[in-house]
Amino acid sequence: MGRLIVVSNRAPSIDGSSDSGGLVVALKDALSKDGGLWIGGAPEQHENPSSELVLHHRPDFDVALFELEPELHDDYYLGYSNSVLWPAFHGRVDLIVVKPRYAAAYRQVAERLARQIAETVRDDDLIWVHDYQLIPLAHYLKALGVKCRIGFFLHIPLPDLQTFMAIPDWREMVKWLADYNLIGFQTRRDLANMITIFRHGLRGELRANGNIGINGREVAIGCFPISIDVQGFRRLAAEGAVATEPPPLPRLIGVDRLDYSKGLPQRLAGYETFLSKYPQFRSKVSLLQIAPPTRDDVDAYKDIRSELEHLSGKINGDFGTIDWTPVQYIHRAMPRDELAVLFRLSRVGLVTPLFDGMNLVAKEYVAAQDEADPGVLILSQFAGAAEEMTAALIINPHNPVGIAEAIKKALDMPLGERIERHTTLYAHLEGNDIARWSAAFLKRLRAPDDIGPDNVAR
Ligand code: GDG
Repeated sequence: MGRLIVVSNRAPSIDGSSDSGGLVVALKDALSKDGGLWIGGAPEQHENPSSELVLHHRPDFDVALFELEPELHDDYYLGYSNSVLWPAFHGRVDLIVVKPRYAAAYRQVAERLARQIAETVRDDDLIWVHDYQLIPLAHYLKALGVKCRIGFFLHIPLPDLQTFMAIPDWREMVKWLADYNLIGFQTRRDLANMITIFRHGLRGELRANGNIGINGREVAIGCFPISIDVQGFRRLAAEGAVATEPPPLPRLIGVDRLDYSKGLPQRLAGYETFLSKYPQFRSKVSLLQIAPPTRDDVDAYKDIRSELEHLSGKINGDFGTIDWTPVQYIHRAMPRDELAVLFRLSRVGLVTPLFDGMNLVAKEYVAAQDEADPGVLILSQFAGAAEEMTAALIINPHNPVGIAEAIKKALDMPLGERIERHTTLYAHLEGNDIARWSAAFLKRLRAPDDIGPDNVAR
């Protein structure tokens, strides 16, 4: 069998120092088997980038970095990826910034990367491309005569057809997607949108086996909900909690990259409504919001930052007392082990995105709980995780009253019901961890094109 080649916008560290959690853990085993290779963007940009992949050997697998000039990188990453595709795919077409040089950079990066990959790839290798930054890659690889099977996984949501058509190059985007052998999505919602988009954009036909027929060939599509290292995260939380004092008041916790898709202002509005409507809880709970910065060179991210600072300041000003601060807002990243403990010691986990591919925080919060005295997850109906985690308290993030009622219900919930909900959520997670996710995707990618999902054991 050939090698597994993973391709993503950001490469894992070359010394393994930042492997904890996430994709690296998921793919390590598969990569270390047959001389695997991870190709990803270098952490730094270069005025004179190498024209070849820069290879590093780790004990478990090889990492090959592709280097970009700072300007090209900004137009491709901050520009097209995060000022066109990210807002469009999250239903925020009002935030799209269209500049011809962004679209040109997006293609140029994919084309250049394809040339560098084509130098090393063999026909029996398997290529797994990750996420919206690299959608055109299969197209350029195939144009260069690369014959191996190429799969793509979309980590973010795929919007409905009308929203998708707001992307200026949407027709091209559909063609690029159709060049993959397998496209994986987080949810059935995204899968249904893909079918509609293929029908409309390329006259694709849904086959009985669940694949899409396009111009005489089949593109396999499937739903592969991503997960976490459930037991690893549980252990991290349980071990860390032993030496940690529980908070003085029952705590609500939110942890999100500071992104407009995560529904942070809506969360604070819900908390404010809760404090107004149920004054008996004032001075009796606190909300800890951790929101590390990302992409802060993009204007929309500066706006959400000041909005959040304003809202948390307002709640503290309106409700706070000398002895009580209703909202603690931290705009910095925390170490992963500390996060795990914070989750475990929080009575309520608040996950309220307006639109989210999956949302791993929802899964981490559940995995971190003490099963004898678990906290309650409040989860947006628009997070991909809501398709699986139906035993959470599901809310509409646009309705502050609904959030307020859910917070009240969570805080009042008797131990028996908390345990029941947690047991259901945890059992599902345990059976569907990140190792299972990657194994299912790779198994399907290795299967011949005309085998449908019903024939592939998950
Ligand atoms: C994309 C999709 C999809 C957050 N703050 C800190 C920190 N985090 C960690 C969380 C979690 C991860 O970052 C965030 O993952 P999410 O899934 O919540 O969201 P995105 O970053 O938007 O990820 C998403 C995901 O891809 C996977 O497919 O689920 O829908 O948008 O693990 O814990 N980690 C540390 N410090 C922090 O302050 N260490």
